[in-house]
Amino acid sequence: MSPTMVTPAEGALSLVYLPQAELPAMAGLIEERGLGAVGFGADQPVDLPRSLPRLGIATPQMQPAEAVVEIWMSTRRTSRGRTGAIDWACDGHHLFGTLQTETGSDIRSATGQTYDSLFRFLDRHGYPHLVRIWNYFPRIHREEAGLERYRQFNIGRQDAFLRANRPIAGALPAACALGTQTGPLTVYFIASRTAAIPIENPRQLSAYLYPGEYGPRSPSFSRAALLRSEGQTTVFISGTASIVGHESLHPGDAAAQTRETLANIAALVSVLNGEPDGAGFTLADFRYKAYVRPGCATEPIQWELAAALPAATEVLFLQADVCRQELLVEIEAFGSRSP
Ligand code: 3EB
Repeated sequence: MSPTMVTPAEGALSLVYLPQAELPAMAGLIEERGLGAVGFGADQPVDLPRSLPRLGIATPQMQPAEAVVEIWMSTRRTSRGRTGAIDWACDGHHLFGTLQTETGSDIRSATGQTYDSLFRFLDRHGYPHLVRIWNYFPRIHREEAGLERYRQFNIGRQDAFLRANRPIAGALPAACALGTQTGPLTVYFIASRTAAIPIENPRQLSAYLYPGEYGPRSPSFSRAALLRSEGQTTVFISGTASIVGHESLHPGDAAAQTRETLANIAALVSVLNGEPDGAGFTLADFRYKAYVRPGCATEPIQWELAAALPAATEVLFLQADVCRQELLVEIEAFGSRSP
């Protein structure tokens, strides 16, 4: 039987990037099986079913020229709702959700509140496993109470994991954390009824073990998360940068940082293929999103990616502040394979 003939009982996850202009033609399908939609600009994407969780994130799109919307789909009918400040949609196996919190001048409290409500919601809703979370907030390098906001964010996040009795090492979600031009703390996430396998990178110290020079509390994320369901293996690669061990390499050199990042991603892919029943992922099985620091040209990054990735690989370039000042680029990816 061809894989396209199989509708997995649990619902399979897919990701598409659609030009804004093509949304109306897809409205029926999205109405039935959509999980969520993300646009890149402060405004929410338009022309989407009203019940679908959706966000606009103030990370302007740099490439391709035509604005796209990131749409998460299931192979099954999805149900949707709003619980407190969380908009969500689920398919019986995966839950997609969005949540925004004003940060004012206290990102640490805003982060704590955000993760407290997120964890409470996930436990009550029966999707306890946080698999992947995207974190965005403005003024990421500004100091608040004598500490950079990204480092305050890490305190607020770790405290919430502790309050929820969740581990702060090992079984952590895949994640990214980027600075936006404006807006509230904006998170979106994918949770699951079953646990994902956390993957670490042999070239990098686990972020949850970073030493104190990067802040009083370590970042609570794993390098990748591998989620198996009946009909599908999905992989979420966290934001990945030019870090080896715990040190940033190639300051000021976007091309070299991109090559180092690709080496990190390649190392992760070989680790995940070494898992029991390794799914045989190649770099061609992923969709990539590259975050580029404002003022940094995309061309050298594009050239390095074109040299390393198969010709048809699509990469979405967004402008954002990567969480260490010397880092110019960070790349994340999503991939899925069916047996
Ligand atoms: C790094 O490897 C680069 O704080 O959630 C990447 C992915 C980074 C996630 C996070 C930070 C986060 O440390 C930065």
